[in-house]
This record gives sequence, structure tokens and C-alpha cells, in this order.
Amino acid sequence: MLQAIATAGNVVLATHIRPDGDALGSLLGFSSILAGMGKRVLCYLDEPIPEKFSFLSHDGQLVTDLEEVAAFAREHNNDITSICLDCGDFQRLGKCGAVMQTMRPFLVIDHHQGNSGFGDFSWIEPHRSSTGEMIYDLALQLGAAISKEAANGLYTAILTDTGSFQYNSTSRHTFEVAGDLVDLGVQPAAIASALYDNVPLVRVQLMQQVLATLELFLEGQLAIIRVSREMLQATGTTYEDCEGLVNFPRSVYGVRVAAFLKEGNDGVVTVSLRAKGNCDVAATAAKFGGGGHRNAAGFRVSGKNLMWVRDQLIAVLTPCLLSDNG
Ligand SMILES: [Mn+2]
Repeated sequence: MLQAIATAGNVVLATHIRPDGDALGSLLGFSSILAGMGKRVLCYLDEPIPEKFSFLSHDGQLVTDLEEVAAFAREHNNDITSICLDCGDFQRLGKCGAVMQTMRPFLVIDHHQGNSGFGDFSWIEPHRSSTGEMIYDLALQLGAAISKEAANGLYTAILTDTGSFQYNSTSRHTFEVAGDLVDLGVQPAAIASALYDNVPLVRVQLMQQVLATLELFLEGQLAIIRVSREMLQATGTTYEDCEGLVNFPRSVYGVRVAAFLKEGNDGVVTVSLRAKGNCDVAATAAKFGGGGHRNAAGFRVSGKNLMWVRDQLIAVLTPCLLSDNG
């Protein structure tokens, strides 16, 4: 892996569809690091960088058209090293996957549990906080310089993928890397403000309506919120604007399971489940044909309305939450 990157002259970087802070921060940060090593770097994204991450700058070229990736490969006689970042499986690369695979060596750098290692060389460490943390270590091993712009990308990756240093994956090393990035010029307050103090008003108005639906059941151990199509229409928002709202019911004192019910256009209700402590919501989701992790899982139900799904969920969780009070 190290050798393949060190000797690469031309690099194409890509990440998963609907990229989050780790995906974009790692992509743009690594792009600057590789460009600083004198490599020609092309980043591919399905869509332009989302507005909320527009504060991230980078060196290297960014394209959103696969034809330009093909042109880059032709220009360099197919002497391309392709690297995919933060992508847990091949499908999540979206439409660039097939193209990435033809440019070899094809490298995979990721921290998702269950990544099968679908590259010619794969570096996967599921215990890591973020791909950004791994890219930092990689840059040190390569002896590469990390510019302030690159440091901002990697810090954003770590901050967002650890939920601001809250999740289990946050290790001593995560803080060491974050500290090193601060030495390289990152201003934590400025990054946090850029990420979290720029919420569009319509999103807060949606939050107002969604939080008004909060209900507690089973002696206050189950908290449920929901969003209807009407709420999205009335506020001019989309499902993406609902991201993170499930954390509000989860945060309530005494709540052990939180659920967020979302009504889709296609008569499908999507449910996100979050657990605190020892509840296993993956098991709950499995009863509805879904899946996930112990603490975060989900499922979908077709042809039923929000209230039907709510009542079924209460019924399924009743024995779990009322039988053991552990
Ligand atoms: Mn990640």
C-alpha cells in the first residue's frame, strides 16, 4: 500500500456516494497531501461539494463528470493509481466504481466494520475513528508535508465521524492526531463554527415541527418522533434535513430507545432506531426485516402509515423494555 502510493505519479481519488465530513475531509485533505508530493491528482465526486462543506479548500483537481476521469486516464496513458476512501463496500462508490476498478492498482483505505477489502491493496482498520485519522498516519509514513488546508480537511473528517469526539471509536490516538493537526494550523473553534453554526433557517423550522411530535412510552424508556411529507413540504426541506434529529429523543433522561419515523413519498415508512446502554436495537430492527448495529439500526415498512408503525414498534419493544430494567 505504502509503496504503491509512494511510487504513484497520477492518482484518482473517490469516496462514497452522498459524502459526509469524513469522506470529503479525507478526500480533499489527501488530495492536497498527494499534490504536495508532486503527484497529479484528480478527485471525483458525483455532485459538487455540498454547501455545508464549502469552507474546505484543497489542491488538486475536482471533477463531477466521469468522462473527465476517463480523459485524465487517457492523458496519462492509463498509468493511474486509483484510491477509494471511507467506502465500506464497492456498491457505495456509486457510478464511479466500475471506472475506478479499471485504473490499477486500485487501493481501498477505510475504517468500516465489514469492509471485505475489495481493492488490489486494502487497508482497513475498523477500530479507527475515521478515515481522516488514517490518512494523517499515512502522510507521516510517506514523509509528506501536511498543509494547513489538508489539516483542515483531516480535522473535519475526525470531528464529524467521532460526533465531536463522543463516540466509542475516539481513542487516545485520535486526540493525538487532532492535537498535531492543531499544531499544523487548524483552529478548532473556526471549524466547529463552520460546521455547526451555519444551519439553514428552514432546517430549524423543520426541527421545530418534528420535535413537536415527541412522545414517550413504556415508562419513559421509549421516545418517538416522526416527520410527515406535509412537514417537509411546509418547510421546503428534504429528508437530508432530518439528519441527526434522532439524537434529540435519544438524549432525553431515562430514554433507552429512540425512534425516528419518516414518511416517504412512495408509501414507505423508514424508521431509525438508537439505543443507549445495553438495549440491542439491531434485534428490534431485525423483527421488521431491517438491521444495523446494537446501538443504531433501522428498517422500512411498506403500505402502512406512521401511526401503524409507531404502534407496532411499541408492541415489539414492550417486552424488551419492561421485562429487564438493567
Ligand atoms: Mn468515515
